[in-house]
Amino acid sequence: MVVAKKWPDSFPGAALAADVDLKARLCAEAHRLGFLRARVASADADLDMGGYDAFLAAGRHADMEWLATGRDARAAAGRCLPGARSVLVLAFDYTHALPADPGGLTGRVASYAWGRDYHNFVLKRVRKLQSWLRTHAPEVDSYSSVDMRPVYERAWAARAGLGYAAKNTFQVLPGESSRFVLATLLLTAELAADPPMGDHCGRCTRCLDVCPTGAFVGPGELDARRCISYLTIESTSAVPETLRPGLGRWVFGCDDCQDVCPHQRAATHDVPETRPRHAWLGLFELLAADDASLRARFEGSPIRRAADHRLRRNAAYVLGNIGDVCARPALEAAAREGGVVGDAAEWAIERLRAAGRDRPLR
Ligand code: B12
Ligand code: SF4
Ligand code: SF4
Repeated sequence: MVVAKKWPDSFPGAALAADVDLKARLCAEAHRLGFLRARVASADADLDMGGYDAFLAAGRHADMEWLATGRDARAAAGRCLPGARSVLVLAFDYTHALPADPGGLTGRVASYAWGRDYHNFVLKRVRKLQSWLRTHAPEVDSYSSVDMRPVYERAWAARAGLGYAAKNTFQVLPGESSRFVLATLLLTAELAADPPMGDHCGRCTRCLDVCPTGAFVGPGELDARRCISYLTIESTSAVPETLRPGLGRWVFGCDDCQDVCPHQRAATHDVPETRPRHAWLGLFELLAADDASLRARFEGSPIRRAADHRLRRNAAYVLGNIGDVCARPALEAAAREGGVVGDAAEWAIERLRAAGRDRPLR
């Protein structure tokens, strides 16, 4: 005969077990603050850095040396927060429909940068979560990051099963989205960990096939040196000539490998900070602007990061790709200033010439 075992409501080990109640209350507070999803990873074991080390060894981080110097800090949560036991991983949705193409001589901006700078408005919400913690669990220390500290956000998200590590390298919520930014809160409390999620790409290869500059070395492996996002935002140098046509109309970042992904749905929220302000940019205005006016125009936007010769360089490449003869006088003026912008303008003029579009149409 089997005797049903009776467990007491509380038992001696209860205080040491993962704090399920704190986790539930913390996640509820995160949702109240507008986060789309919250999941927990255990910080007890270091992250598997095999893929990361291979990325660095192959030089795929381009000149983003901070990815190499911050490598050890990223591997272990305890490097940033001594005594870290858990990582709360948060997703903030920025999905919006692409505003209508104004046509003409305009360039496209990646969707994460249409609204306000997420480093600010998402961090503000994470800080509110920290202040909630100080009130409700003052014994717990925390350390926050929204893409600005040496925290390997996507690897923690994968361990926490927030989404799955997809072939386009994004954390993807199956059937929902990859258009969310990640935030992390390292915690000294032990919270119950969530299980990782299985693969949802299957045999699909759309993202790998669509990349206009061939930046994917393989599924889930990206060479930043060929990625339009790196080339138009991070890199301060000239874009290698063979990759310039691949920019198409992308003047800041790129969304091609997300746009083709079947795991996208329409927007389900309307957070004021994510509302589109800068989805398309007039290329003449960019090319003719100086650094100070560009900085002022894009204050508070992620575009501010490249609000200097980078945006003007990108505008010249895109004008070359559009191939409209009307751009010639503006490109000639830019070519005279030399440097990276001048070089980009000369290339664009040459594109017009090669296409037989260097004379006004009659
Ligand atoms: C450096 C960086 C970049 C670089 C390099 C990008 C890259 N893919 O590595 C550049 C400048 C190119 C870049 C571009 C963009 N980025 Co970025 N970037 C980062 C940053 C700071 C570090 C990423 C990193 O460590 N890369 C190194 C490599 C080794 O890591 P990884 O690709 O994550 O590797 C994992 C997977 O690929 C997977 N994997 C490895 N092998 C395989 C094999 C298979 C089969 C599979 C399925 C998976 C898999 O395992 C690895 C470990 O989990 C993070 C923020 C952070 N602090 O972590 C943001 C971050 C990754 N970027 C982000 C965004 C939004 C972008 C852009 C969309 C912006 C844009 N539209 O222009 C683009 C997208 C380009 C792209 N396809 O990734 C978001 C992504 C959110 C999400 N849902 O995943 C992050 C998390 C920032 C944030 N806090 O929200 N970025
Ligand atoms: S963001 Fe654009 S360039 Fe970069 S990997 Fe994706 S499709 Fe390629
Ligand atoms: S496009 Fe296809 S292969 Fe690429 S991430 Fe989406 S489901 Fe995976």
